[in-house]
Amino acid sequence: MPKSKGKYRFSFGPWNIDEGGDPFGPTVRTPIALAKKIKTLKGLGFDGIQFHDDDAVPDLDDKSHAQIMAEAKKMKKILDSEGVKCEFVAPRLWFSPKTIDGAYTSHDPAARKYAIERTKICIDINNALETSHMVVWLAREGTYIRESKNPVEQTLLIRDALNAMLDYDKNLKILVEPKPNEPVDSAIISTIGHAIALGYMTNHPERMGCLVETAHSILAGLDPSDDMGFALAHGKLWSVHLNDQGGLKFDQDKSFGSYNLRHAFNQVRVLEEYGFGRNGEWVGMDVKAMRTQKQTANTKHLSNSLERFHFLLGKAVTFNKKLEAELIKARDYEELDRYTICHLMGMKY
Ligand code: XUL
Ligand code: MN
Repeated sequence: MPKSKGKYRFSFGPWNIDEGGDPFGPTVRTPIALAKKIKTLKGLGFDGIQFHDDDAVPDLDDKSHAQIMAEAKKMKKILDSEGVKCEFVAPRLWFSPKTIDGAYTSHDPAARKYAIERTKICIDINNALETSHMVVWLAREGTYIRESKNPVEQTLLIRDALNAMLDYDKNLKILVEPKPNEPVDSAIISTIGHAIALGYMTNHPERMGCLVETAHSILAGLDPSDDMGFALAHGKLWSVHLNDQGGLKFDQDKSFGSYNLRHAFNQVRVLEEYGFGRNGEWVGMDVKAMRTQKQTANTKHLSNSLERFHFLLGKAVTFNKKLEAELIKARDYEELDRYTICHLMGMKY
């Protein structure tokens, strides 16, 4: 098999081994301690962990800065002892009663101040865990009804917040993870185009990148591999959250390739064609186990996602490029479609 151009290492977050609760019913699996999740990670084929700030340091709003830093350093030791790297720390700005009406874009100046202060703590945790990458998912920066916020002001408030973060730490790199809806009805930074444009509005576009998540692209009605390609063309695809999504529903975070194998193939293919990971980018699996899954099989979604990634990588590197070029030249896309399907399904061609 031809050698792959990409350099892949994989990560997930503690929220990706969950208890199966949903808005309509309680949890169905018992919680797994974070230490155990970290221990499990390598055995599942992963090398890195992603954190929200309060995954790394629980209840941080009630702790002093010194206490937060001491706990973050302790977490670094735990990761080191397991040989696990931290990919990023993301501020969890959607949980506090202070951010009900948004964080950086709240109408309440006290809420906006809280959001910035909390993000600075998140940056400090990033540094303690020796990562310079902070992911920002702008969960509550949007509206439930259009009239409640001014979209121009919202955009500028987010830009100002990003500038404050970039000024706070000169080595910080920010990856904006867009999502069009959920929890809000309409997010202001809804697609990868918005995320990249936002970066260019800041004082340090060179430290602004983005993260494409499969499900979020699908929720925006877009093709995730095209979103990845658009970000790659800008040199801004600094991480991905692979998963799957059955159309315009709630954010499902299904196992990678679970719904649409061809979509999944094209995501792996575009990453592979552009040597993803060569600059240290990680492949994150932001996947969730089905609620029906029993306690004893609560990590299959992670290993299954990884297995499919590797299988589809094999399909990407063995895709007949010469034939592809010939069929494109002949504008015989029906035949290219047939070849692609035959290749993916292992049919004789
Ligand atoms: C939300 C989502 C988050 C981010 C990190 O849909 O994907 O878990 O990945 O905050
Ligand atoms: Mn995600």
